[in-house]
Amino acid sequence: MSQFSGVVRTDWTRPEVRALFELPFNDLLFRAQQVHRQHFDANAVQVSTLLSIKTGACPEDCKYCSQSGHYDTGLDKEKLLAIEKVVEEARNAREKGASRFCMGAAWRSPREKDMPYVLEMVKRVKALGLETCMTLGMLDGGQAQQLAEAGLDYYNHNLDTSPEHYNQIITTRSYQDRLDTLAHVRDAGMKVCAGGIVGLGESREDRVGLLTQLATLPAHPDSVPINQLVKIAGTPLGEVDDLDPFEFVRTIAVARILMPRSMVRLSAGREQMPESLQALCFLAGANSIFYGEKLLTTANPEAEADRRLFQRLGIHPREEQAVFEPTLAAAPVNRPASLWRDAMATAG
Ligand code: SAM
Ligand code: DTB
Ligand code: SF4
Repeated sequence: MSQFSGVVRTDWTRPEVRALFELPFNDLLFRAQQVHRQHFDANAVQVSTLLSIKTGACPEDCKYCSQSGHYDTGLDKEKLLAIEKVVEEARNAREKGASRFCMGAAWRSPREKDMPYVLEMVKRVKALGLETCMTLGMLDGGQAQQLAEAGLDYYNHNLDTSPEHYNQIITTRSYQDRLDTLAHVRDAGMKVCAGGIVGLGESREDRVGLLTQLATLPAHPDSVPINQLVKIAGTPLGEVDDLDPFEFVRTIAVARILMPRSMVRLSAGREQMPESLQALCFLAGANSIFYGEKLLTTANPEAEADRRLFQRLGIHPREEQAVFEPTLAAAPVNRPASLWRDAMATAG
């Protein structure tokens, strides 16, 4: 069986992954596109919106992060948002066309007293007809179970880099801690969103290691966010050298080939990328983005700019589910994709 056939394998080896990275760029993109088309509509891109529900003062020391309490990044800290505020933001995101709402908290892990609030957020956002995703740091088995029972669809928990590079980026937890949380999320039956960051000053071998780890988990993550480092002044990685942009595209392409059925998200870093580079990422098999002007603490492209980009590329938002407001049972709410089409029809 050809390694490019699109068959789902969880036994990838580092030499195989390295060999993919070493292909001529055009061959790599062609193969990624072939795999992509076996499993997806190559012109459909899923759109998620992010909200930081608790910002800053994080006890972890992730060297890339604006929210770590270990560095002075000038960030305004915020306590856990009120449930009503989160629901209002989710409704806005839905009205602008997002199909998934991702809530992130700057926690090492949620405290027991936080759980009732986050569980209620899941239920209320889900009731808007949105898919729900959370990223709250490490979970134990019981917390994962509670989130699953509340109806959380996805849990995001990134491996970020290779196992051997990890302790140069984060020292307050281990790679095994991350793998343990991912196992709890899987065991609780939630969909797994796990990916990493590119541009941390890592070597290509670290990118090989990260993708090999993700592609040899017991099951591939349903969603694989590939973030380009957003450099944050005041963090140890605030002035790291830029990575060759083609290496970022290669990382997307290799992720697509290794995990043919997963959604590969062109995640943080789009604001700093030219649109031509984003288009190459879609060609390499990225089929999901964060949509809306803000990621967690940093800027994302304007929604209108993304609508225009989709229009220029002939891309349409992937429709995942009908959107109904249960409290208005008989009245269907506009489907996000139709909103995009309306906007795209008038976009210049
Ligand atoms: N505190 C939780 C955790 O780390 O698991 C959840 C929030 S954390 C901000 C979510 C992810 O955002 C991180 O795992 C990392 O991959 C990504 N991220 C954070 N800061 C970033 C930056 N400056 N550039 C790119 N990605 C970043
Ligand atoms: C992911 O992989 N990227 C998102 C989401 N999961 C939570 C976060 C990106 C954060 C970028 C930096 C910031 O805005 O603070
Ligand atoms: Fe905290 Fe998450 Fe930022 Fe690390 S990435 S400092 S755990 S918010």
